[in-house]
Amino acid sequence: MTTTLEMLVVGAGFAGVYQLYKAREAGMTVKVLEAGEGVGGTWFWNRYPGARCDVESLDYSYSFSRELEEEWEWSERYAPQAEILRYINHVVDRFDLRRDILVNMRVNKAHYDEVRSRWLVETADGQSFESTWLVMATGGLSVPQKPSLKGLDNFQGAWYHSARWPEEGVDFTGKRVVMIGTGSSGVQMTPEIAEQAKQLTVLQRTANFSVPAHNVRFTPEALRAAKARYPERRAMGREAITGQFLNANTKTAAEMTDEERRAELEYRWRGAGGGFRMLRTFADQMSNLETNRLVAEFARSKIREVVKDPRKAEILCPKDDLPFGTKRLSVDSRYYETFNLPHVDIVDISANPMIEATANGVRLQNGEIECDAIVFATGFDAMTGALKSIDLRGQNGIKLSEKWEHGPTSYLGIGIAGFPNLFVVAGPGSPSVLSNMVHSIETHVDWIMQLIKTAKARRAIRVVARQEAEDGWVERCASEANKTLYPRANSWYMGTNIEGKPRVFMAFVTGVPVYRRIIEEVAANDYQGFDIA
Ligand code: N01
Repeated sequence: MTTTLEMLVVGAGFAGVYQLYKAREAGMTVKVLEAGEGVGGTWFWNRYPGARCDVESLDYSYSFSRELEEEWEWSERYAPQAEILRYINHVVDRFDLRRDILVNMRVNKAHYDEVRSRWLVETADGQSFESTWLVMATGGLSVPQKPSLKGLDNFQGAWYHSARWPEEGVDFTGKRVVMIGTGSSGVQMTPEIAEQAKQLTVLQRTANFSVPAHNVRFTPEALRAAKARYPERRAMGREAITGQFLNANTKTAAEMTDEERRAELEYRWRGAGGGFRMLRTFADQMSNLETNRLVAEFARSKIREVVKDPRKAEILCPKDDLPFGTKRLSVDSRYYETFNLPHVDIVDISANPMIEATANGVRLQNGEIECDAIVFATGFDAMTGALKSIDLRGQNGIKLSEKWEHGPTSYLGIGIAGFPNLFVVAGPGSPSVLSNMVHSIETHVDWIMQLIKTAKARRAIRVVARQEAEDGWVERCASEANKTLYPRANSWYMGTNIEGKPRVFMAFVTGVPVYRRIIEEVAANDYQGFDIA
């Protein structure tokens, strides 16, 4: 039996949940299909120790309901995973959304039927649906990179991946642990695992920058004061490059004296600043290598100040060929400090490569590290992984995985030429992962709903991006990225963390306010670049 709906949404993370809310509000019949057992997307899957948001929770939360903002009480500046998961479940129940969310439903096929102008969607367990509109809310970091360590099957201990952590948690007390990967997941896990483990050895392939979060618990007074200024806070976020207010410095480094630069750097590293504020130290930090070096050198000096063992400090210092912030910055609590503990070590596997897992541990070129558990914090097939893993076919049977063979292409990061009535929320070609995701999700969903309402008012049955509009947008995204330092790094933003993936900068880099004005203008110009028929 096929269930017929006006809209199908794939994924019940922040994007899918809001899309459902808005579609319901517009009176549409709609269902969300979610692969996991529960809602929450990335916050459902990433339960590893220390998982928390790197965007402040007062910003990383829905803004569509003033009542919701008022009633929800964040406990900390950066909420831990479990609290964010509680929040999204609260939203789902508060707005009575659960009845339209079908869990344990992995979509593995979506084909466009041109004759009937409908999407035919199938799940892994063979259930079928059809809908006029298909919204992909599949998330940017939802397909974990499979561990590629040779011999893993021979390993007698247990192994884990950060993004598939057992729900009941893992007790590392008295265990010898090897952790592979030093991105945000590895950085967040390090202090937590070190607290329990007898021995923790972190295997690092590339040193990246991490900055102190300065996370704090909210006092009731602080939270009340912050909430009183919520509308102003949101408005400031909307006008900030990343969709969250980071008190960006508008001056370039050259416009400041040495003393002023030092003060700016210190402010951002210390308690009053913290986190991604470090990305906004100078106006030209992400486009001028010389300026970027000032920040990178400052961050390296801080690592050397904190980490007492010079051998460990040198391994942890990112190399000069990695500009600060071009590989996603980690935001940590006690990361570097943890390496001062005698039972925590860091090994540079670019100099001493991993060879294989053995029965008792991990063998590197220069010897074996015995351990009871291996933790993979090796990241994701980011931004395109989830969409390409579905057998997604548009007009003339064109396959998305083939169309995107050389990198993702889209118009505005929302529509894809050849794929009518399909929209992507916060995917490649939009500010997405470079921004406060919840803000970008709300912007996209609101915009998509407006487009659908326009189409429905005209009794149109098909909305599709024009190829030339898509080509222009792809070119614009690339040319804006090339004005920055981002393409210099090997990073998941560039797809280089996955073997064989095309090397393309996948996000729209110029920022949230510019992007929003572009899409508003497109809408005002009768959705220029889309065919609505
Ligand atoms: O993954 P990553 P992540 N052998 O790709 C290494 C978000 N997030 O899960 O740099 C050896 O960043 C790899 O080395 P290299 C956030 O956007 C947010 O940590 O490729 N090592 C790297 O060190 C983040 O950026 C939070 O040389 C291998 C690491 O594994 C994104 O998710 C928390 C390897 C992977 O780092 C991804 O973060 C967590 C191999 N074969 C995540 N393959 C918040 O704070 C990979 N590596 C909200």
